[in-house]
Amino acid sequence: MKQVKTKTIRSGRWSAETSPVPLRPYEFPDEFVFGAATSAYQIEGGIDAASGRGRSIWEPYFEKRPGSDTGEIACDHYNRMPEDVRLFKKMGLQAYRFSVAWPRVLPQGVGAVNDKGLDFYKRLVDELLAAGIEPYLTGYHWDLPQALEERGGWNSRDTARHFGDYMELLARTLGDRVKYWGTLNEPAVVLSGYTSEGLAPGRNDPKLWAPVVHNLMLAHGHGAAAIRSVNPELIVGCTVNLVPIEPANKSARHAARRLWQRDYAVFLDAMLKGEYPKIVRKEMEASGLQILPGDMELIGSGLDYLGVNWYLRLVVNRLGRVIPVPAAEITQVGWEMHAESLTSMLVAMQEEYELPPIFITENGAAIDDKIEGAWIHDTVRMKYIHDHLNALESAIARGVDVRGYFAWSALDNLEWASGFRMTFGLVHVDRKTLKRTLKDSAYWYRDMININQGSNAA
Ligand code: IFM
Repeated sequence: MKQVKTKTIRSGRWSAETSPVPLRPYEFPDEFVFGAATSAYQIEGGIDAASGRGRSIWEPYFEKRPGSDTGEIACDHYNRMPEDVRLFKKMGLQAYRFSVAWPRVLPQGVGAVNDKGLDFYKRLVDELLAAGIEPYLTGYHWDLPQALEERGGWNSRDTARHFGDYMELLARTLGDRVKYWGTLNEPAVVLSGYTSEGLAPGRNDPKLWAPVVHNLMLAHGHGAAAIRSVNPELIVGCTVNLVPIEPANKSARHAARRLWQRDYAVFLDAMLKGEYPKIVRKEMEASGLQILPGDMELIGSGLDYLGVNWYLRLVVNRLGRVIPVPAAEITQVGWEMHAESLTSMLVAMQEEYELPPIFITENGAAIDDKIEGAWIHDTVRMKYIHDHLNALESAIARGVDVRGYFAWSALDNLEWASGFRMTFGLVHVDRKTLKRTLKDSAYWYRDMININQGSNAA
């Protein structure tokens, strides 16, 4: 495996004429949108007392790990939001996917509302709409209010109910201007914060697997129902991260299928079929989890779209162990870049489920950018995005209904416990001055959008 680095193949400003990665129209449906995504804790900062935001599970998590990068300032988006929206317009984004920080709006997770927090998101949505950028809102991107964690967090059914109330508040406040709603971001990763240590709250208790899966799915169900109760016209989905598990050979097929079922189909089946895969159901029963009458109907009540976050594939042996792929090209994070697997995964899902329209709600690469004065060269990222758009084009040609693509991420940001070292952004954020600089990939993305749909660029 080798980490692919951007070589400075040319100096100075990126230009369409000399672009190392082709710019071309893709065969996408007319309504296809191109956007970029972020999440609240990774970019906002603004967590001081003056903001009125309550504590999230990330504050205690980082307090126990002194010396870590944290979201205390992040990209200071909380204070620089209008400047950032101007930048998004300059990049020609047609859509912007962001998340609302639950503890900013409801500092205790329930009860008293922090008006300042709610007002921040009202202003964000207004700025986006004024810039001609469609907002795509996610309700939960991993920043649970600490007060709810202390009452059980996602190990408690009550958290799912509270999530419904929180989504109702958001829908009542923003539902007149935000059309596209997402409940959760990546339940599989939220779950890992309970069964292992790498993410908050870092409970590291494998026994929490079954209840947390089910409570997250219930939260999606309550959230979707709450949004629809405010306005049935709103478009409601949920975003899952999917990592195709590919067998190294025939004898690994069973293990690969099992892992996919337990880690990913668990959420797809629940939301798209209203049931858990058999092996998951067995594990849940063995754990003593109670699935109450009505739960699966609520969870499976229908998605207007499925959000898919896609970064890599994994290859496993017959024991289900991940094995290295010889000559694989990997990113800073060690993830293999293998866009063809995105096509095959989507086509396989199309055969297995009655799929709603799909949005790729995140896709991108963390790479070492080459900074050359005012210019930031990131050819690998540009190529990564181009390869994945090619992969989507192939999936669409094979009948998959894909409606949009959001690059991860709009800005370099806090990659959770890995800190600021991992850079995924189309826009560089200087860690000392917080100055934003468009990378080559941002210019390429802008021109690509322009060629494909007519740009929204300033
Ligand atoms: O940064 C994360 C994001 O918060 C969720 N999806 C994957 C990204 C890259 O790891």
